[in-house]
Amino acid sequence: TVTDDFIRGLPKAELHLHIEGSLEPELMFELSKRNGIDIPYASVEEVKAAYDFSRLQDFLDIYYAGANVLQTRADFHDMAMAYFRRAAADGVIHAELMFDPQTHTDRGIAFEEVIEGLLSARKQAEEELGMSSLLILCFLRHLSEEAAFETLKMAEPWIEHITAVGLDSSEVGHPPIKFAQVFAAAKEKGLKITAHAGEEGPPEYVWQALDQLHVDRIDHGNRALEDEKLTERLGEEQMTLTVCPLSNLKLCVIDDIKDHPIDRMLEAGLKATLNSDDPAYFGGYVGDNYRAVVDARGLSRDDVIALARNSFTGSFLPADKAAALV
Ligand code: ES4
Ligand code: ZN
Repeated sequence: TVTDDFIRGLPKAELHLHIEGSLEPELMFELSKRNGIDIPYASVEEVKAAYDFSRLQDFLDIYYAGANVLQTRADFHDMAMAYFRRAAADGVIHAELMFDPQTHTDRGIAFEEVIEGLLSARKQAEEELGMSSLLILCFLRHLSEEAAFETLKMAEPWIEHITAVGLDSSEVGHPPIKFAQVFAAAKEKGLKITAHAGEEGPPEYVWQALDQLHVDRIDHGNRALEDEKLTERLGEEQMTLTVCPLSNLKLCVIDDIKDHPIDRMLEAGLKATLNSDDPAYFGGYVGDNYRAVVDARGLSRDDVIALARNSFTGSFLPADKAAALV
């Protein structure tokens, strides 16, 4: 049996977490007051009632609107510290945070405010919680590759504090190949590469992430299972998949948590990890995601241990540091 204490007590890394998606309704209200930014909800309950999605785009519309309350570096700091504390309580000892600069710079917030807030929170988390972390700058795929290049340029003064680049937002209609050049430029700078692929998009987008973007990880990857050759390839390469069960449920990637493919991924020899994606919107942090698939799919203790081990070996930490945490 896999108890809550066992899940919590197992040291783990979180590899797929959008920091803007950790903004809880309570903090959203607090920041809305602090900054004098109106939000279209009267209460925390009303916000939570709005979190009822049929697809990725339903969620993204609400997620980008929620991010409007974020104005100053203190706001980004407070949001990230709330995440670090909550994740630490779940036994997360290392976290890789994705952030979406364009969501903020496009509404007039300086890149500096965003990143300095996140960097000060990282430092505080290390000091107070003993938690290590790193940053993944994501490009919004519904915008142009040119806009992604501008974002990469904006990040240049802080490039030593950024470990990787990612690709997120509306997947269908925005294939990885649209961003081949900017990812090549990022790789030139020594950045690691990840991309959301095969969440709503077809297996072809996962092939493109591998062959056109030369990714080090795939975020989600669920639909790769529809393609036998692709599944084989991911297994051979031991490509890390950052899987997010409660996200899959809330965004109707699966109809029922009982249908979640996590155990089929492990059985197929895929290197899967468990993550929370946007915990404030999807009903749980990383521990809740472990709990959900353990219950729904009957995962064993050994499965849970394998998933936690994958979270370290699949991290963007230097191999010696990752090995020390396993
Ligand atoms: C996201 Cl779940 C998901 N998929 C794509 N883009 C995103 N941004 C934040 N969460
Ligand atoms: Zn995601």
